[in-house]
Amino acid sequence: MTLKISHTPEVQALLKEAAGFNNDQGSPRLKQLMFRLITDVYKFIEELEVTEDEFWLAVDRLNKVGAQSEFGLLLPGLSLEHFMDLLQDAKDEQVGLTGGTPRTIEGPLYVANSPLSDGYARMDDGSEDHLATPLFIEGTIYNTDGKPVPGAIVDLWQANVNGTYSYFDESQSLYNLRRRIKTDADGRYRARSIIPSGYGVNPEGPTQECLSALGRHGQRPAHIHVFVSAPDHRHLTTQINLAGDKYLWDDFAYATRTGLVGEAKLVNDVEASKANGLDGRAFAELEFDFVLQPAVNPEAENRSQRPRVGQ
Ligand code: MBD
Ligand code: FE
Repeated sequence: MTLKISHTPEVQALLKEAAGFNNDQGSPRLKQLMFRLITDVYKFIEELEVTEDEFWLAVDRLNKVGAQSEFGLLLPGLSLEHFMDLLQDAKDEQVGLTGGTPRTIEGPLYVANSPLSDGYARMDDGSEDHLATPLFIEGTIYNTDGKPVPGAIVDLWQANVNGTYSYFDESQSLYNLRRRIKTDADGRYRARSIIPSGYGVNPEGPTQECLSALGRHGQRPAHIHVFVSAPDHRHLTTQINLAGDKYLWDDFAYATRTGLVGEAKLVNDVEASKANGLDGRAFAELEFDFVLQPAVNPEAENRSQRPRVGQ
């Protein structure tokens, strides 16, 4: 029989004391959040009859998740980052903020302040030239009236052929496969890159240990992340997920959404290859336009204040 004590006056008093309600220092908001969190953990423990062994195993695994900086990975794997998007979508709908390219999760692998150029950038450092399929990504940034947006910043980041990201994969060069491109007078951007491989969670880490215990994999389809921003427009965090990938609709982080699937079309044409500065070998082309909502206030132009590498 389930024993419940969390409603008793003694335990309620303990809860309030632990959440800082008996002092007038600290952060009122944190007290509010922590009060609720501890309340819910008390209830969780008693209602699910969490054993002492389960409790301390969880503490150990959470320590491991933190020690390996995997919280930013475990939480999307448990759908929480996607839930934040679903909630924002619902809030937007409630106030009539609709239209534009759908948002989707940022994930944990962004690095700020990548090289910035006008109109065009090559994103890869050439180190995988012998392995990778060159990929040209291009498109137009539009507003919701269908007009091009010149001077928008398209901030792209992606994995290499191993499915790993520069900075986090220390074997890659600084800012490899990370670039910011400012759209030209026609609102266009163009990048030379490579077709990325899908990402897989470290199979030895605590996130995969948890996913495996849930009977789940830790794979994402091949994808390209993007932030798009422009004066007077709402910041957009999204991704292009590549059609044809086995994990396109079986993403451990639930990031693929309708409207965010792009097709990298293979071009096997020596003349076209040479015209693109290649040596005649096949390459791929990915056309992807983004549509930005207007900014309803100045803060809407900026990305979230999430702590990130590179500031
Ligand atoms: C990624 O590359 C990613 O995009 C997400 C959401 C989580 C882990 C790795
Ligand atoms: Fe990613």
